[in-house]
Amino acid sequence: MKKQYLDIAPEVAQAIASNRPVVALESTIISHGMPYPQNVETALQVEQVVRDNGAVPATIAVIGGRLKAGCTKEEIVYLGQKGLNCAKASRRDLAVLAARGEDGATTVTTTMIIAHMAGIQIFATGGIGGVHRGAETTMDISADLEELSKTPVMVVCAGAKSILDLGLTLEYLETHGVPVIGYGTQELPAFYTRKSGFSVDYRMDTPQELAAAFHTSLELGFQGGMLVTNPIPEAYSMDPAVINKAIDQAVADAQAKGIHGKDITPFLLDAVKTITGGDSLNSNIQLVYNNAKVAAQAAVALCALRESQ
Ligand code: PSU
Ligand code: MN
Repeated sequence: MKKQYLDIAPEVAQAIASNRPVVALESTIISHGMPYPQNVETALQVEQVVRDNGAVPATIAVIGGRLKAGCTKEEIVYLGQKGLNCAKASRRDLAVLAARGEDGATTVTTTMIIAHMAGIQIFATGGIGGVHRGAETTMDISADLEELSKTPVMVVCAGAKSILDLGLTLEYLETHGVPVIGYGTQELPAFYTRKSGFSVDYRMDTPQELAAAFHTSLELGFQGGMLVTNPIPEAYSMDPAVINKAIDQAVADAQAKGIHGKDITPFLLDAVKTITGGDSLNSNIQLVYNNAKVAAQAAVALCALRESQ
């Protein structure tokens, strides 16, 4: 890939050049995942959590057609205020936005693509896209899953929301060769809750284990990434009965309104937040911090492992 479209923030470039840890962060979570001003506060605080755990944050976005690996505070505020007026940029959108000089908020997919272009290997977010409920007729499968199979970035998330079909999401990842790791658990976390009833492929308990597995994947020449699922801290996890009812209602609303395509995930996130009276937003914010911490620790461990070889 040609790098003339890419702007790497100076602090990020220096860290990469000297084998110091960097963690990528996405921007759709800012523009489409949370309301203003909590989105901006969270985006800035999550960068601080990465720093507090020894790594350099690189918030990723497309601004004026430039692929940004590392946004300034002003750019984060800009994206947060632009909100839903910012294009949600998946793989299919990136070239058009860059050619037209437009803005785009990066999803897990495009954050992985730009992180990889910049040489960043670890990425923290809240939740990933997956196979939607009813995908057997709608064919709605997030591009995030495909990207995990072909771009070598470790993604730390809190599992997947049950707006998705979690069983089919795991099947898809298995078919495409993406290992799903539970951090401190053998059970796939379901974003707002620590349990889903589904098992992950491997349990790992330390940042060193995560780093070793990913390092080996890179050394084997694998093109794909790894998915680390980190359960929401107990104190912030939600009552499964409450959240599942809200999700079922949101899915029914979306169906009734005929929402589809790239609009469905933002619609469902917003509907869940409204139905739970904002409780889900606080949980969402806290799990992102928790993922940023684990990603930063894994990035530190990965750099240490490379240093020792
Ligand atoms: N799930 C969440 N929060 C999010 C997203 C998903 O809990 O913010 C965003 C991420 O950017 C993810 C994208 O990559 O939605 C997936 O969108 P789609 O389902 O259209 O692929
Ligand atoms: Mn989709």
